[in-house]
Amino acid sequence: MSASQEHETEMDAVVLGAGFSGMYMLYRLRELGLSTRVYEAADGVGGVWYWNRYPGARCDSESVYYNYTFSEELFKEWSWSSRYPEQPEILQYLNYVADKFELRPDIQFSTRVTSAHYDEESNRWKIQTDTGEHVTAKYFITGVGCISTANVPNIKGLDSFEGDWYHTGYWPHEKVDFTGKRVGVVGTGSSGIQSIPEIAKEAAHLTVFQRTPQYSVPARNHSYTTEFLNEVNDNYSEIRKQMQESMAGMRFNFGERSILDDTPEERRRVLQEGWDRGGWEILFAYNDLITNEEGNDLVAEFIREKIRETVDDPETAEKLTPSNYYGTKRAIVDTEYFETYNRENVSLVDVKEAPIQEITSNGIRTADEEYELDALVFATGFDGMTGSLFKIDIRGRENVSLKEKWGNGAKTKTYLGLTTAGFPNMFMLTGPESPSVLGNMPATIEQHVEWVSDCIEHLRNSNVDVIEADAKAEKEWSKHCKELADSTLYTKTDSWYTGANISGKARGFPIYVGGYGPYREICDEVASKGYEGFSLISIE
Ligand code: NA7
Repeated sequence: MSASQEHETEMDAVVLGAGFSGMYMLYRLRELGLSTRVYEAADGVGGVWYWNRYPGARCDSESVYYNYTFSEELFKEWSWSSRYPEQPEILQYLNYVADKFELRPDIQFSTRVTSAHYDEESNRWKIQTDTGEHVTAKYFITGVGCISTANVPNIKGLDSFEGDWYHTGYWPHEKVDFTGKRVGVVGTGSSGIQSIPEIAKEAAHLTVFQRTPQYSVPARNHSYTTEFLNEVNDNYSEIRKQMQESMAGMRFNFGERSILDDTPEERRRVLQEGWDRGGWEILFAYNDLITNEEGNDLVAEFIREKIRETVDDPETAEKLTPSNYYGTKRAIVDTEYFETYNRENVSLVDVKEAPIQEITSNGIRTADEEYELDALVFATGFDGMTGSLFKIDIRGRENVSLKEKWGNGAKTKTYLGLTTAGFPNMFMLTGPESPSVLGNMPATIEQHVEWVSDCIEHLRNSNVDVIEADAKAEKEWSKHCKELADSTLYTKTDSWYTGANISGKARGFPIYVGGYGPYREICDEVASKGYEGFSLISIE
């Protein structure tokens, strides 16, 4: 026995990540009486809400649904200030949850799991951390998030830049003061679109480097009234049920008709009302925006008109106007994003037209000119869906790694997005091929956590030692996911959903697009049929 093995700690379960998913998983496993340890790389809870502290960071699912619903007491005792609260308030909520349920003693902070190997002989996962710890666990559960591995583009010369640079997903804890500075922001996804208006208010000059223009609709954020919050609390059970049955884990659903069924006047009225109410209203107004090219373009054109109306300078407006589908890249809601380009201290550079060639000591040089900058912000997104799983050396039976099995992301193969054949007793919360990022994350997380903990309870009550997805069930699930995705416009769009944002990453579409409510029913049916599609093995 080696020295390291001598110090192996034995747990029933190891969970990765102390965000929404890891925290609730811990809560449920403890309720079952399992010894559980959560490993978290940060020094606090919160997951993406711990790291994404950039100016203007806020959620874009409405706060009263963007929270846990499993505890009625918790749901009712927490009051959100507004429809889309800022990051500090969400982090405060998650800290409140950690305190309320006394989760911290079972979370090991500032520790990153580097590898997890399934040992066939002992039927245990052997897990190692970057602090040199060795732990074994019967159940290995990942709650690493779908968009938590930052993508800093590999641009020549970054090391030579003499100013400070930041990535929105790893923002410093102390306030970054841009007052009087010439700031460059690279990227115009959700993080860029949320931070640009805030940085513009402070900077002497802000230059936005845009590769692809994005559709965005106004958030229309507003404070919540006591009456509204009371109404939400009074309808707790009904709201939880509505969320569970809905397509995206929200209180509302897609409209019931096709956009093509409406007359042009009716359509304009619906879209204008959606625009005025803000948030996801337009995206959910009809039932076929993501599948119907002609209908999608009608909405896209409506938003394009709004951009042209809002932005004073026609040339800038044109650069900001997208030509691709609406909603097939992650849809964005904003606060005064397009208006920001009417400020005198803001300019826009189209880096598709004049690509970034290098970062110099003074700033960014494109094919056209050099832009002098004192600070640089990369709002360049994440290696989504698989990036955080691939950072860990996860190996199943016969020492096969997850990355190898999944062909570097192009060939994700899962059963229900929760498990993958050859990796026994491993569960992925909001894993590839589950609805995850196409729904309201806390809702999709609750469903996964509850399914996994019910499953583990069943295994223990039935004296089952191993659960493993059957290759056939996995093949059918992945095929089903692919067929559904291919029937939409999602797969016809370059986005972080498909992996197109990461150079060299193999393309796929690892998300179940059939909707959260229907997905929940499928998972429940699998369980009710004695975990159909899984092998359940008892070891004498
Ligand atoms: P996103 O949505 O992936 O946006 C990243 C942006 O950065 C996007 O505009 C990219 O352009 C741009 N980008 C990426 N790499 C480069 C390079 N090398 N040069 C120029 N521009 C680049 O990430 P976010 O952080 O905004 O949002 C991620 C999710 O967090 C969001 O969807 C919500 O779910 C919350 P592209 O469009 O790829 O041409």
